[in-house]
Amino acid sequence: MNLTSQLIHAHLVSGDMTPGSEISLRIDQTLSQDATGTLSYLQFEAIGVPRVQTQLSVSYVDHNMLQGDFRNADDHVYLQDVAAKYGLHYSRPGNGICHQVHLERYAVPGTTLLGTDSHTPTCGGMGVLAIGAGGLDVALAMAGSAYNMRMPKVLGVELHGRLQRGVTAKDVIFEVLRRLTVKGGVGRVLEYYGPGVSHLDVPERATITNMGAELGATTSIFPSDERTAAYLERQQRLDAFTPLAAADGATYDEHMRIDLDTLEPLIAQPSSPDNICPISEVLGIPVNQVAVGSCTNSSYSDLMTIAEILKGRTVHQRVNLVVSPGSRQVLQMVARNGALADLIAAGARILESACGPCAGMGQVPSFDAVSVRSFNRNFPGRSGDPNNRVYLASPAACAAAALAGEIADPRLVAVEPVGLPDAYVIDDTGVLPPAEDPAQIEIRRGPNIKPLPSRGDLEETLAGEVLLKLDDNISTDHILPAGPTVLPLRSNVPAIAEYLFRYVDPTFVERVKAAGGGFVVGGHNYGQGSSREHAALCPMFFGVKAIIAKSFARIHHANLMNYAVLPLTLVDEDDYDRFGPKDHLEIPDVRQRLLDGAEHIPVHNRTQQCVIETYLPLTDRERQIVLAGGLLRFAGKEFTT
Ligand code: MIC
Ligand code: SF4
Repeated sequence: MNLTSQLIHAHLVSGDMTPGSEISLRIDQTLSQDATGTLSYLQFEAIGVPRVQTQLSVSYVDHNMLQGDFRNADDHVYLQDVAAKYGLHYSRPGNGICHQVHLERYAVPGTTLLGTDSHTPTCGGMGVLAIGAGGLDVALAMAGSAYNMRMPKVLGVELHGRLQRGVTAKDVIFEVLRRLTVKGGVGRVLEYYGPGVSHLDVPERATITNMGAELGATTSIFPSDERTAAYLERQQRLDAFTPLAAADGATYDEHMRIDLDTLEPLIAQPSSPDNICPISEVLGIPVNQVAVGSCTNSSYSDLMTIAEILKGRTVHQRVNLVVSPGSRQVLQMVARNGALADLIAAGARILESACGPCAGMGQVPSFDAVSVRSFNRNFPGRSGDPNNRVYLASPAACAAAALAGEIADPRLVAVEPVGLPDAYVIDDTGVLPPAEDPAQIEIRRGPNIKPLPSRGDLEETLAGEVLLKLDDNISTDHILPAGPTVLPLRSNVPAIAEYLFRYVDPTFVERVKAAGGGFVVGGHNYGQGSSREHAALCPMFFGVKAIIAKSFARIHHANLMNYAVLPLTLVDEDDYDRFGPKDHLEIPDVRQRLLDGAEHIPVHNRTQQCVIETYLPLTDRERQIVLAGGLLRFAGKEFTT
């Protein structure tokens, strides 16, 4: 077996491991972050289990760090109390980005990890089967339920050779994105193997598995080998090490080969992570902002790389350089060894250890500016302004751009690759353990934390008009943006729902309210990107009954199902053209059809007078979830009986 199949097999609760079949997996660890965590814990509380059932669950605060008023801080207080009471570890604001800290301090090779964030696969860099999911799925995993998903295909990525100076792990994942595109990973796990793997350290592997999320992949994984042991030893966690690899002669459903020594520095142009070209094709474009950080590239090695390049030099006067260390560990280390002073002297603006500008939380560039970022997503508007042009690049390429004031070849400034330090600074005081006496903990809930809305049972017939017709690759950032105005509303669904499709069509909310619901039509890969379940919950809140699309991204598809907003896939994608704005649609007898086990759901377009076939393949469990009006109502029955 390949490594992915070994880990799935070891955690299989039920199901058969044929690609596409439903499987249930035992979850060993969970993680959450504050922007998705409050909903997840409200759901966990609603389930009513007194203590998390996992081996380890960690609640991180890293996204909603701008405290313009009481609301984000209130969420943090709620999360701290919930963690103390229900047996979670709580990573305080300032301790770092969930994926970076989890890799450093908690990830254990060979385990399963489910996280309320799409970049949870980061820990796949250490041989963890790490999967991103909606908050409700994670709440159920914390309550002890298995996680249900479709058995993915395993795509073996065989690495040969080693990277040349100035070419980095970021360029490896860019190469994969160039070949596969943002929808090429859907239904797949990317498993890296081959002789080239041994030349990559854990933080480099984690950059690659992190950005596998941009392929839409279920997850990505590396073996656990001597490099993993070296990393864990330096984190004083060698006891967590187990060697893991694909068996000799293991097979893969699909295969790809990358020769690391032939790669050159690449860059993702605006406004999609798969809009990749060699940096050499865009040299000289003036740059206004450079941002280094995010869960993709904020490790100690990443920060040391830019510090060494910038040492003794000054950032170009056109450029604002902002740097967010991935964790308090990273920040303490660069502070102690002087690299922080080098960065400051070069003109960098140092931000706290958090997601920061990656989630649009501050540092919005000037109007029409070019920003080069070491991040993972450059969807329109994600920087906080739809007019910005955001390029994604390696930390070395960011440093080169910061010095030159324009996109520049990192090979001209590249330093010796920065490997692992002899030892990491170990200080876990930023993480609070669960309370010893949970009964004493009163959970404080700020006034902005509102109860979760729910819908009733699925109706007999669904009817309404087409409210919006969208193109391919609509991301959850399009559906429900992030940023400082919207993120404080993550615990208040009625309030955040006002931002639904705000930058796509500012009239949407007014129209959906007036119509009392309706339908949205999408192209391929609808709902790519983040795991935010608000992008499913808010349409449900306004009465949207179904999304009809050519295809869906995995996490968003699951989230829609969890809130009983039907994700209907067009049987014939050319039928997309048979929907016009405001067309009146009807899906008669949908309940009965689902009860009868039908997989095809005809949509009657009363305006165009035609019937369009859609596909909704459901397992028995999914059918019951949808009929019950969503997973929480379904699980409520499961946990109370
Ligand atoms: C993101 O990178 O888009 C986020 C913000 O981390 C999201 C989670 C969220 O929306 O809270 C993700 O990747 O899942
Ligand atoms: Fe945070 Fe950005 Fe990573 Fe999302 S992608 S978890 S916002 S650093």
